[in-house]
Amino acid sequence: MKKLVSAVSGVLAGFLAATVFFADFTNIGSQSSAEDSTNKSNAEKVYVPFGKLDEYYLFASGGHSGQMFIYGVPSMRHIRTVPVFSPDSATGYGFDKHSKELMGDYTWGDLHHPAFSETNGDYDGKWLFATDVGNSRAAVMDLKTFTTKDIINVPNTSGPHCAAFVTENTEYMFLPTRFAVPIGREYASLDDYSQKYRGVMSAVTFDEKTEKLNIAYQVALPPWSYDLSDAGKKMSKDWAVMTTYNTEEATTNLEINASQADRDYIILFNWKELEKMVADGKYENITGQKMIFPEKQKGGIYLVPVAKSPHGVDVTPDGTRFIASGKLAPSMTVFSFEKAFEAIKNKDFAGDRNGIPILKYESVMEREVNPENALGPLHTQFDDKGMAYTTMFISSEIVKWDPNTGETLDRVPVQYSPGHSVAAEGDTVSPDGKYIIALNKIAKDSYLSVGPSHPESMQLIDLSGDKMEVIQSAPVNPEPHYAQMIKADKLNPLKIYPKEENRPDSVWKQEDTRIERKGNEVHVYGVALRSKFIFDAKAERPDVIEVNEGDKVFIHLTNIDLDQDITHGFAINSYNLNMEVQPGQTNTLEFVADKAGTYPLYCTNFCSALHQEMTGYFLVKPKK
Ligand code: CUK
Ligand code: CUA
Repeated sequence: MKKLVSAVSGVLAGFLAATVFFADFTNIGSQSSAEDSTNKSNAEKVYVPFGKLDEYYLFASGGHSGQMFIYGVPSMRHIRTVPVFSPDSATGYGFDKHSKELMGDYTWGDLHHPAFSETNGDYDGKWLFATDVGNSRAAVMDLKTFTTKDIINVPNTSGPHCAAFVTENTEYMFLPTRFAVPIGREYASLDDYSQKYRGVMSAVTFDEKTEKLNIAYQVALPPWSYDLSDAGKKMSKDWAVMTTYNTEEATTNLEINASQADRDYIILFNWKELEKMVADGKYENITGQKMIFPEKQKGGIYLVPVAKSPHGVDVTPDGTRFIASGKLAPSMTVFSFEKAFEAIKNKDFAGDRNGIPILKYESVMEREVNPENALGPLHTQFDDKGMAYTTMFISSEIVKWDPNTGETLDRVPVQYSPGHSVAAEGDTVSPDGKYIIALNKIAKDSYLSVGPSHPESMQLIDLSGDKMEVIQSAPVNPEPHYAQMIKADKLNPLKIYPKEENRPDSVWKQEDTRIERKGNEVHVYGVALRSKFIFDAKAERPDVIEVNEGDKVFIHLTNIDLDQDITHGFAINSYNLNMEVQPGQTNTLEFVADKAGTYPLYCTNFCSALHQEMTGYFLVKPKK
């Protein structure tokens, strides 16, 4: 134990001085990347000729851009940006009625960990979930249309960073929080932190039919920070694990004060048991949510001591082990689910904290793995043979090692400071091997300079040979905290929005277009087609909308060009309004015409040779 403490404080010093480490690694890094770029066989490995498509989709989280970035692998070509938690004028997201309602009053988000929906522990290619640390929300994206379908605000929580990871059949995604606050967020002095503040975990479900997210229940955890989680698999499928830091319950200067204790905890919980508690009414109603208080309702939640301030925790593909990464301790700790279950059965506890039993470290730990000079382990991914790949933030590398023996198998330097990495189908019960991508926080010298701040970098690593090899590098906007990589043939995106869908505001024939007035509400049922807008086919000027100042205006627009990739835009000049209608899609703008005057309207998406002619007028008659 003594030895661990001194090793840990040595690393802490190194972590705090991480910038000094960069300086050393810069030189080594740029040499090797120069060599890679001239290596022809690597170029061939990532070259996807015109007419051929990439083998994988990569969905990289956009961090505080609030967006999701879609790439192809192995080319590492950026294909699309999908707005989730922030407005996007390219698609009109945050302007049209549906997305405006989803966004509510928020105009930014901090999207951390994307997670695909799963069936039997395998990505099923249907949905992608993500959370917003910035404004405490969760979202779901539809992989048929690559659009955000639902966003929920998660009450009683502050910053669901420790998410989202789904259970084997997408029964739940769990959202534990990074920040502790008093439940309901009412004012409470920080002197009362330990008594009044809580970290809250939310169990969120998704209904495929209604396409809605829902909070099933919440758990009032101790006022600690929850960093990352993972769901169990196979033998551990009813369980999930999450890391904690600041179990010191420090309320200031966390850099130092949250790193005092020698140990923090992995929280191990059985969601089937929590589900049963809720079914049995063992919860309290708190601000409309079913809240479980572990100090009152015993069972289902346990603490496993771990070397201080762990960052990631990852369940092995076979579901037998969970691996915590040290962050401040230079080691990966391998724990056994089987041992944990045994200890729980025998009530082999070493006291409790906040009423939650603590399992003995020695009873659950299988081995501590300390690759020589590898510093700052953060997150672990797996290949098809069950081998582990851990990112080393401080020593800027990925270390491949064997969870069965702890043996280091290979190491590859990356530029620089990787946070997560993502392996092909990496979070499933059967990863593909083949590729892993380092998601690097620092891209220094990797690309043409764009000023003092650079993009993040993603480095594609080939796993097919004996040695890991960096074969491609691509810039990415802030900030891929995590990504998911899925076989491209698992996705089946729509070619056009189906006409037969029951959408009350759609108009499919030009002669059915109309403008209806109800009091001071004006409803426009219009169509967009190459190369005109028709709002009312019977009118003298079918492409003009005229309203009175102060009217509430609804513009329902259907793109009746049922032709793949023929998207139209709809913007009202100087009215701060824009939306997109994809082929076969109906979209609505809802706004108050509060500015009188003459406003041209036009199509924003270049759709035909006569795209420039695709215009009209929005006329607002002034009040007398
Ligand atoms: S965190 Cu570990 S590096 Cu948000 Cu998953 Cu970023
Ligand atoms: Cu329609 Cu440009």
